Amino acid sequence: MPPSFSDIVEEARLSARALLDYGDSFFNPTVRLGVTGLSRAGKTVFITALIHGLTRGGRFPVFEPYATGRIARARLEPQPDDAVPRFDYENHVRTLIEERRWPNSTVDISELRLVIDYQRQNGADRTLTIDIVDYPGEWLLDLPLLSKSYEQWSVESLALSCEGPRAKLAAPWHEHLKTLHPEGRENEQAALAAAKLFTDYLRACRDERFAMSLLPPGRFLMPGNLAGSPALTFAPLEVASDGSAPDGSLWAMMRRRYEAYKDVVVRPFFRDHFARLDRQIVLVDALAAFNAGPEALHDLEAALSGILDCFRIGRSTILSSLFRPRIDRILFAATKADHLHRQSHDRLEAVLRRAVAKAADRAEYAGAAIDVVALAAVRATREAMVARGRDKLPSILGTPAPGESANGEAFDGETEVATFPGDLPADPEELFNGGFRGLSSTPSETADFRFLRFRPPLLERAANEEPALPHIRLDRALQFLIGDRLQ
Ligand SMILES: Nc1nc2c(ncn2[C@@H]2O[C@H](COP(=O)(O)OP(=O)(O)OP(=O)(O)O)[C@@H](O)[C@H]2O)c(=O)[nH]1
Ligand SMILES: [Mg+2]
Repeated sequence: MPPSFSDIVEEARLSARALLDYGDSFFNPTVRLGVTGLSRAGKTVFITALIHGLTRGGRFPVFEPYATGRIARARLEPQPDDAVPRFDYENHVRTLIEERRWPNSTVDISELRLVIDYQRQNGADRTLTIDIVDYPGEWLLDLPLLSKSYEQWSVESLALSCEGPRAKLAAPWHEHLKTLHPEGRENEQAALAAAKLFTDYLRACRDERFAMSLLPPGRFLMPGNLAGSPALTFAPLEVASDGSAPDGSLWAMMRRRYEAYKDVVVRPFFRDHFARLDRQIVLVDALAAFNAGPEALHDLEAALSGILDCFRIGRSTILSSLFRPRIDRILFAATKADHLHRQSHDRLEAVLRRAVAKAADRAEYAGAAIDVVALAAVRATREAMVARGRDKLPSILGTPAPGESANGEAFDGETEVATFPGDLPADPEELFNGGFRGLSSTPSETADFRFLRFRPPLLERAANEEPALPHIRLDRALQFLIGDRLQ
């Protein structure tokens, strides 16, 4: 298919932007680091801990330029992109450290500029600017829509909604769908009702723990200032994937709005944010998926291959890649590893590595370097061997948030409790084929850690010294993401 006029305009905009960025980074070496993950994956906590550690003397033995003392100083500078909200670092740090609460959920993109003064390995003094961009993974999963027609998207979304546990959640929407005639006259009320039921279904999938991913259009669940606009008022119809819509029909109306969604939401995100990233970390709450069972794990795997697909789309944009190579390193990180005992951290990494490898095969991905890590950006627990009868079990200690847990235990928010989190299987395959029955199944008298939300740690304040936030493997993530740019 020859490129359409709007494709050409889009390419011109992309390359103009790339040229601007190129000019900037020529005089002022810059890395744009994307931080993404589905809702609640741990993006805000990760960025806050990373900046706090670099600017306030964190402990990062595996982050080579830092550990060897070549980093003289790291500081925040004004956020450079006028149209993007600033990442609210100061507030998040206050919440985490002073109030010992986790920061509130964030729904929009945000950005922050960190500047590092360092000494090269050859002794020369240099400065590296890191622009950190926090954006919802749901937006990323929208990118494949760019190469899909309304009809293809309808067929795929409908097929997916009939699979496994999703079918039940989609039932009310399916009922309504039966009453619609795609080729009948366009009808605003029908479109409104369909969009509402379809959105309810997407929301139910997200809220049910077993179906946590793969839900474009992402903005249906986080509409922001577009709530109620036509670009968000459409839904799949039962149409043939190669069919064409009669003029004036409901089908044509839905299709027009689907295209509007791509124009108003997806393309600007691609152009203004995604296409400008150099490095990417994808945070994954893998523990939640393990606990929800193999269904959720396969869902997660499919989401990972969807994500890898997005990076492939990113790289195949011809003109913009003339000026600099785009994302050349991608790190997949399983977050909240502090819910497991040290013995299981390598196993957690192994499972994620397995899921990413499968996804990479499926996405036929070649290009950027990919790595995998299990981390806790902020470690909320300590480890201890706790006697249980005649055994000593490797346990974790932490302070559960005040309130009542799902199984009825009351917590005051001050007292530490010990739990035995259970081990992950040594063979990752067990998780994929359903042989694994969830963590923390033994011993029965312990609180089920899945429902425990530990408070952020209490920091010991030595005289005149900034307290450092404890973490697990955050330094390894840093080494992979930016270590090579600080040589
Ligand atoms: N124990 C522990 N819990 C964490 C850690 N990181 C995140 N969490 C938990 O996960 C929740 C979500 O973390 P956020 O950083 O807000 O996640 P997010 O991806 O920014 O979420 P949204 O803004 O809702 O998209 C927090 O409220 C914590 O309960 C961690 O390193 N350790
Ligand atoms: Mg957030």
